Amino acid sequence: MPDIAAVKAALAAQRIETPSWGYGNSGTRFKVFAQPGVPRDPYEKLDDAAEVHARTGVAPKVSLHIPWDRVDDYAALAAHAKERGLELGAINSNTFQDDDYRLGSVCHPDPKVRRKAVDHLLECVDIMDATGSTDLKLWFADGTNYPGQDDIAGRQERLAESLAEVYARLGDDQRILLEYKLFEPAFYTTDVPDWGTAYAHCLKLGPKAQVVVDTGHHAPGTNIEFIVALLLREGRLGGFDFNSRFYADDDLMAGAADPFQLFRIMHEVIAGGGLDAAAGISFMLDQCHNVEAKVPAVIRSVMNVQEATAKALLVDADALAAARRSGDVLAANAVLMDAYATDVRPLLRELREEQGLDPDPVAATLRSGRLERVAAERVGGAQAGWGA
Ligand code: AOS
Ligand code: ZN
Ligand code: ZN
Repeated sequence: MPDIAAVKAALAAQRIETPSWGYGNSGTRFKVFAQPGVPRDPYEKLDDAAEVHARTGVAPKVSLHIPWDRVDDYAALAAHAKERGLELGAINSNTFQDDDYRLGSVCHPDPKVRRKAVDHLLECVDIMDATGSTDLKLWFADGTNYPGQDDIAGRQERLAESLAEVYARLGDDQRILLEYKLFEPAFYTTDVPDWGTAYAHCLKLGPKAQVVVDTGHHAPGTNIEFIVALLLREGRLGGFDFNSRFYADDDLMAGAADPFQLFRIMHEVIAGGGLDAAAGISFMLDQCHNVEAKVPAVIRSVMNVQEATAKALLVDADALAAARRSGDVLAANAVLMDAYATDVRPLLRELREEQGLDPDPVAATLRSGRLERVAAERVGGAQAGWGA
């Protein structure tokens, strides 16, 4: 049986990175619902992230998005983070919101537009230098809507050239995390639609390019944990954008739609040694909170990732190996299901108490009156960027 002290130590050491855009107003293309007290600038987004970290103890890193989090002085922003016990995480680029990008960015047929897109990516690396961030997270909205619209292979060539220029600019401790997404906003072809395309580009680029798995970016029924196991084995799993989906890229709270899938993913991560900090896997959230209170929702999501991780850590590896060796399919499956069926909430409550935290982080933030206080202080909060 797994050693509970070791399970607790692994849970205490896990780091979950929260997204700056999860703290701002967001919505769908139909409506952005403004909430009272949302941050007015990137500094206040960090203040909200600090509350999540203070309550959970495992969320010290915050992903930024450029230009949504553009500031004059990134070193000052990093210092603000540090004062609050945080550090700045992945820098997310944006090559999808300008009119110039109607036909794509790094895959655009016009070299002038490609130049603009690559310059933005290089600017993101400059920002990483200033903030101390090590990860450049790239998601491209590039694709086409109609057969014949553009040359599919030609677009891959342009993508490869653009990525190579950015890769060459990376410092020794910096890496590219390349994200894939099945479709949207393009509906016929997407230039990085799946893990295989992302992996092929990363392989060509070199060891500082890895794939990031956004759990919302697959066709229904895709076995995401298989992708995770394969990329991990190849040393090309850079991290996750955790969120939940019911239909497409829904960006709902991680672990809300399919906690069993999250458990299966974490089981493969642990089996492949990916929970060790040395593996360099980033456990990021990529979500928006359109109708629910944002800080409590981020806390809930962090807790959901912790619960899936705890259950996966409770898998009896010896019993599983024995069942597999003897070809006992039912016993092997039962080992996994037993771990999944375990109520790990008491264990996590105990761990938090040992760390001097409130055992119930959501109740603690609600009880603190912080939501009401920031609502009174912050007037005219900013939109996250999505739905803008
Ligand atoms: C878009 O669908 C991707 O999930 C991106 O990872 C992400 O939402 C974006 O980079 C936010 O800045
Ligand atoms: Zn994502
Ligand atoms: Zn997405």
